Amino acid sequence: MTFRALTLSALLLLVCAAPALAATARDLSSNIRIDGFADDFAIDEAIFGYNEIVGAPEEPWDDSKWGSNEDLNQIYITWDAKNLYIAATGVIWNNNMVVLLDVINGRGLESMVAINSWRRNFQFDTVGSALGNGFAPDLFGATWDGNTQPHLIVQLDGNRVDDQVVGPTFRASASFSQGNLGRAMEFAIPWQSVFLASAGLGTKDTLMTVGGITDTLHFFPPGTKIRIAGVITAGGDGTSGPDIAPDNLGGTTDNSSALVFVDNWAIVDLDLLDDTGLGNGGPDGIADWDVSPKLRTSFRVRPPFLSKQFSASQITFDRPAFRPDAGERIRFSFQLDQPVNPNDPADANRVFGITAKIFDVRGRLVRTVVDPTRSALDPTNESIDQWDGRDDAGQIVAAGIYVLRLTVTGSTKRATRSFVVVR
Ligand SMILES: [Ca+2]
Ligand SMILES: [Ca+2]
Ligand SMILES: [Ca+2]
Ligand SMILES: [Ca+2]
Repeated sequence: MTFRALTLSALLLLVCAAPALAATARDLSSNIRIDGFADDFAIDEAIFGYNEIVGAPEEPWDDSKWGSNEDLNQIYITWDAKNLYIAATGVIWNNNMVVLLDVINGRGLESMVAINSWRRNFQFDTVGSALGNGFAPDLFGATWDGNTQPHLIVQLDGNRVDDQVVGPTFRASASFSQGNLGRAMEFAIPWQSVFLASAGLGTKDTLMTVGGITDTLHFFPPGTKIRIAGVITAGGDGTSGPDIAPDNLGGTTDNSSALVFVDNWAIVDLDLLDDTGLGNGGPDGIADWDVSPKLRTSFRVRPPFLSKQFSASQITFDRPAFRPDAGERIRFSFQLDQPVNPNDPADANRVFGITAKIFDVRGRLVRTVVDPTRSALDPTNESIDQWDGRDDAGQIVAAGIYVLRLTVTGSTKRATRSFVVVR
């Protein structure tokens, strides 16, 4: 054999071998070992690659507010006919790692703030989730430093979750150990569990023959996309954390008791192809075999980008005083403290929540109005940014000086300004 022929056959081998390592398949059970180490996942199964436009990795190992010992480095995803496989790598010295999955449109958690297990200070941008545009996680995998058996937490309804341990409904393993590098948590989640069998949903299972193999196949809503975000969090109830993957438009916090608003996520197209012949050439409700998960992955906003935590400033009123008895209202507006550019895709997707509180001159709270999501490009909302002079019980308040205080969700800065109620 000549040198040239050898090189050519070696090349051919490489070309043939590379996709086989990274592609989804009918059966990946011999490729993926759920052992807490993600070295069995290939580069084509990594959600985060290199952003050549920005010239930086999509998810760095050193972007955590608490440093590289509390950082989510990478999330891997692949699948076969039986399972969804997920791995997440990083370091969580004395802390927790959570990978959130939104699999069904129009249901899912609005936040983790009041759930009955794994209560954490993360809220999700669910706007548009019925149409598949928002992020309302239906389930999440979670572990803590030193734990070898991650949990799978499934939303049943509202704030009720089922905190599941390794068993028939899923397999998982984790190896995080203080500052050691190269550790991960890994999940093999049967499709029945991915699509929420424990919440009364699940897949439609059919014994059928495809490609000469007779097997039970698990059908989910055709064309499903999975939305994914991973977070690092402290261990206590009511805490949040310093790193999110993908990057968060509103950023994270170095204060573990502050609320973090999760407003960016990866989107993985599971089902574009007709694997079974039941999809008339299109999506058939089976996660596609022989495709690269990497090529199926996109982001709401591609990372990396600079996060912006907004705060409100410069409150103005349409009048210095008003008479609620005469049916008058006082209208207010404010500015965000950081400029936004409508041509920047990150800025165009930035949202913020605003809370308006009105206090009387003795500092008693009389009225609270919350608007959880508002576009940073259009920060005022005339129909909400006003007050009719009534307290939270609906009674017109006494005449006197009142103070409006505006707080943007996640910000520690407040804008205040006083005005007068006349009766
Ligand atoms: Ca492994
Ligand atoms: Ca990171
Ligand atoms: Ca990050
Ligand atoms: Ca398919």
